[in-house]
Amino acid sequence: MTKLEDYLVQNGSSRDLARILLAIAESSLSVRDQLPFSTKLTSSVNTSGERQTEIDIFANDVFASSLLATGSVAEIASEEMAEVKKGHGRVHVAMDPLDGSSNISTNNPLGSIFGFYSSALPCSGTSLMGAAYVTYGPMLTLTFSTGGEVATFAATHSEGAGMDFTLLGDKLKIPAKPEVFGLGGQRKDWIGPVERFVASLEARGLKLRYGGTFVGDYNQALRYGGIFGYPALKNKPQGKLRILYEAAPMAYITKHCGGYSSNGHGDALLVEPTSLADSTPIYLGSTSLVLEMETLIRATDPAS
Ligand code: FDP
Repeated sequence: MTKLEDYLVQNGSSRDLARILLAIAESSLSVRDQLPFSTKLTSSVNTSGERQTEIDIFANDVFASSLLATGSVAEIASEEMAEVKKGHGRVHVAMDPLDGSSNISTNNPLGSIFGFYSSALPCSGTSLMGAAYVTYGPMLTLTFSTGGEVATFAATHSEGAGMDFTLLGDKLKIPAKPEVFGLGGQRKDWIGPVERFVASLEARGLKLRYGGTFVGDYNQALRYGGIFGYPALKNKPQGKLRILYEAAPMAYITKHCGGYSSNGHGDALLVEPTSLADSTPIYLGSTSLVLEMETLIRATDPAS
């Protein structure tokens, strides 16, 4: 069984990204262990104006300090921090340390998302040299690409006392034949083309899969083929998901497993944020389905 540290050498990941991914794997174990004990809301709010839970702050601090300790990080921007933290390395990291906070109290899947950029933040997804996400579900998994294939590792008990990350699947591909879809927000708020597109998916027999965590819902599209999106809303044309912390890293993973991601008008990796907190509509998954959605949106709003 291939371990994460061996895979990173075999697949030629840079030393910087290897160190960073090992730090993320190690820290995700601490976050998972702390989950039952730190679910309370605090009085502080994050950069999106949402109340932070104790575990949001814990996850942020654990990931930020272990990433800085690698010596490979130039800066870290986080959805949970007002200011970036500076390091002395080369990689610019943007992270959502705990994605899907509304799932904490219901014990449904949660995630952590990371983008590894070669340029100072904010910048578009074209500067990504890798991306990763952790899923805290029935299994604790780390899925990533450092420029080549997408692979998933699962935390497993090692022969000693500790935990290993063991290869669960490599060369991951999003199936071209779609089976599932999931879109955030409320149907009444979706822009017209999104509502019409979803109606056509239902007519084609695709199944709805929506649990309220980007990472968990994305895993459905990755495994079964289909589309996940947080669309442009009538009263929120830029949607909800953050470009740097969420949309671009997941678009990068999607590209490297043969899928496509769009903001409704073109490749989501080309979207240029002007601030750390900018959001974008995002649709990711099987290429033909996402392109179909994009075509419908563009036909309705050709000026954009
Ligand atoms: P949450 O607000 O619970 O943190 O990143 C934000 C996010 O979750 C995504 O994980 C999820 O896909 C989306 O928001 C859910 O939003 P809605 O409740 O509006 O559907």
